[in-house]
Amino acid sequence: MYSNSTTILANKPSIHYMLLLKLIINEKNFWKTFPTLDPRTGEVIAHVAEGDAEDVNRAVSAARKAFDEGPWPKMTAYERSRVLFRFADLIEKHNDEIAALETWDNGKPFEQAAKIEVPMVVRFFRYYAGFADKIHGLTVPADGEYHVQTLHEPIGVAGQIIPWNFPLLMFAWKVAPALACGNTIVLKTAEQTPLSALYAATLLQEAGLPPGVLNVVSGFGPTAGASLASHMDIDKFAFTGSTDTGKKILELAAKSNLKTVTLELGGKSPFIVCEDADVDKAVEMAHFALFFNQGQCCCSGSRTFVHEKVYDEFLEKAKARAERRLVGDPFKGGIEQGPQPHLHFLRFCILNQIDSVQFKKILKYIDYGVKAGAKLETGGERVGTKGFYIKPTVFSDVQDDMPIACEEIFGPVQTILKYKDLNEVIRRANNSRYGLAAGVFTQNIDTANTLARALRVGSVFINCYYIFDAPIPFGGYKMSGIGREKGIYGLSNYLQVKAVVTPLKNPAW
Ligand code: TXE
Repeated sequence: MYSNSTTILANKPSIHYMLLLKLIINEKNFWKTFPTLDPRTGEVIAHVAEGDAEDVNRAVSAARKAFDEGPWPKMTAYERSRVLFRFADLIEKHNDEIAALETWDNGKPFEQAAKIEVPMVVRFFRYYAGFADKIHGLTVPADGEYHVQTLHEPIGVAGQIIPWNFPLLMFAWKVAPALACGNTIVLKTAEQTPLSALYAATLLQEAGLPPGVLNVVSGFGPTAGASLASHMDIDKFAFTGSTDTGKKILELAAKSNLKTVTLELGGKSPFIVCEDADVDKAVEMAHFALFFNQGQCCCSGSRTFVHEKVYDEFLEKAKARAERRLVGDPFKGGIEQGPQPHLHFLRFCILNQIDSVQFKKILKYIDYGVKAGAKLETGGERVGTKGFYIKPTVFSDVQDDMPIACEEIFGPVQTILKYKDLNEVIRRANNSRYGLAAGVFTQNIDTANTLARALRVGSVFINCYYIFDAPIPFGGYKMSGIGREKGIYGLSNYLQVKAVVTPLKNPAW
């Protein structure tokens, strides 16, 4: 279906205009649709099957049957691992087509998708494929004459909801550990970016995944998403998205069957440039930490704290770097920033208008920044009139209580704040409802160690940012989430621990 070259995918979306992409539920097809759009132009790429509560029921039944009757959870772990390794090989083989789908649907630079994200997905599946046959319990030394062992069993049917900023990578973070542990899955993609997960699901079938084990439902949050979160037959739920929706998921889980929930939510992560930092390197890293992926990363370094001694030099260079950032068609080589993704409001709006919630949200925050008295150093507006591009924007003189310093903008807007000493910056960095990540830029090991321990966040990047290898755990403190994904920690989300107790001798009743 996607065997065309990247160029064709990029330049001739009309070829695919009438393409109807299926929900993949137990390998059967369902046909109610919604359009997914190219954020470069607002044109329709494809009509995608729209799942609703009834489809979610069907998907959950298929996953339940596949879990209860097998063969997936009952297969040898080695066989499961081989399916996942074969899938990783297939993703690697189709690297550029998948990257093109990501770029087309989401707007991210093709080079980023092809050279960083899809290879990370491959690595991720291989990492968890290797775990499948190394999951086992313990022998527990109990008091008395008992042999006590723990069994680590799959939880059952996992419900998963992913966002639009890294569609295939989020698919990998959710699906790989769940499958390695022997669970079955119903996954809902984001309505803005349904394409790559559907394609990946067909490759998983090709790799030998049995029917019903992975069911992908494309659809909207309040309908398909809420039905999944409140379903009585889902055993475990994993969500990545906004904090507000995360709260709703938790509530739906509590009101239905108390399914266990892990949440990976929003952030407002501090990036701290210390007085001894190499300013040129700090500027480049802070720029990367904020602007990567159009500024749409849950852990983007979106509060840039700069020590007063280096503040002026940093600001001048940060502004110049933002002005040099190459914004344009994400399929062109060398482009650093594409358009922000968006959604077709045909379903909700009689005017059939194309709108972009995310694009408008970013422009609204820029306006808030100006009105609150921050200094707009550069950017602050859209690029041209076609597509959803925003100029790389830098604000200085930002104060902690301004909306641009407290709330998640999720766009290419850098907010620079000045500080005087370490205790002050620790207090201010921690003064947030979020606690996802932090960046620290210093040449002093004592400062690095002090900050790493004092910051109340799930990840601290020292003199680097966005190091996301599969073995590194990820998750948030405070309202940035519950639980950890990735690495060995991510396995426990998909396992139940059962204690089995046997007397060493036959009891004399
Ligand atoms: O998020 P939502 P949106 C943040 C970011 C962004 C804001 C809004 O600040 O600007 O959230 O983005 C599904 N029941 N992040 O509106 O609503 C939805 O269909 C069940 C940070 O896209 O959280 C999609 O699949 N599901 C974030 C997913 O939730 C529901 C990444 C995410 O959508 C639902 C994305 C409901 N009632 C946005 N409502 C990160 N942590 O990386 C929506 N969904």
